[in-house]
Amino acid sequence: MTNLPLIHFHDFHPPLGDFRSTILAGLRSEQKQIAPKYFYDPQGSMLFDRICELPEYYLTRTEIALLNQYGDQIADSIGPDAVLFELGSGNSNKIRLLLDAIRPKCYVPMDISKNHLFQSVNLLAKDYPWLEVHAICVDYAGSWNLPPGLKGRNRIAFFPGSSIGNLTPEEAVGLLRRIAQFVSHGGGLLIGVDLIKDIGVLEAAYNDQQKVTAAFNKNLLLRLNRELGANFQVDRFQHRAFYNQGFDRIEMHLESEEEQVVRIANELIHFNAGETIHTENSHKYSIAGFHRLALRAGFHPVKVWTDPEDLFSIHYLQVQDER
Ligand code: AVI
Repeated sequence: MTNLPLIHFHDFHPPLGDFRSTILAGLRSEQKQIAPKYFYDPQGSMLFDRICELPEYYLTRTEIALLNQYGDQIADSIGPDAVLFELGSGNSNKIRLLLDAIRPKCYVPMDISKNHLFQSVNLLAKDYPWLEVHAICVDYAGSWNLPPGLKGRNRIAFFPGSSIGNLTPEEAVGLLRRIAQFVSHGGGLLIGVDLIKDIGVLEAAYNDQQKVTAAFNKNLLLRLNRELGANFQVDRFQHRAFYNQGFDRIEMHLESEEEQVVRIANELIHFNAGETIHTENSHKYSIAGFHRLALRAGFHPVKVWTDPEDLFSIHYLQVQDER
């Protein structure tokens, strides 16, 4: 742990062995798959930042507009002196919109991408010298414990960007339950959730004209080449993203253009022509559907903010106080 004035870094990054064995297990299964958390190496994180600026990717700008418009109401709901956790903090840009209004006691960004986290936190600390920051490099979807010394009373989790949609509903309930446990009674969750909408709008958001999303998806294969010595020929795979109405989700895949064999960490993986690696789900919810999920996890809906076109929602949920 390195201490700088008011910034504390805690590194719980999983070891490389976990990465190799998880990737190989996913590629050996009948429907080949790679978990979306592996998108976010330094290159992938940069590509994701570019996705957030794309004209088709309405999620980020709509959520930012809501945070700007309703920042004061959000701060009122959260209350003063919060210990504010952010799951998947990335470049920490969204929290900047709330910090002056919320004035938390302490900010705890959590992200799996170490370099991205360190850079963003250093920039943030320069702009908010009054803020105590505990940055944690961790896979928040795995099992984790809070570092000691963060036992503030008013614990609030911030989980923007509809990253909850990258989990299946069952996994989402599991994660929400864990968040409810660590914010504990009286604690809250401010969470961004993408809404079910016109399929054309959804599919365009994941098939942008500049092909940044395709590059983001294919970067997974380049990452396996870089880090596991794999020999993927990336131009022999196609980016596929489509809405699966039965599951209310966008699915992303990498489709093999032809029959081929790829070597990964000394193992040979066979691909049929047209066979895919399933790389991401991005579930979409109705307001009522998301409330049902939150209630199953022990959260009670307090407030929800949406834009005039009902593209995106921000929910404030609370774990009911023990009386
Ligand atoms: C991070 N997550 C919410 C994004 C999404 O929309 O599911 C990841 C992404 N995948 C493709 N474009 C953006």
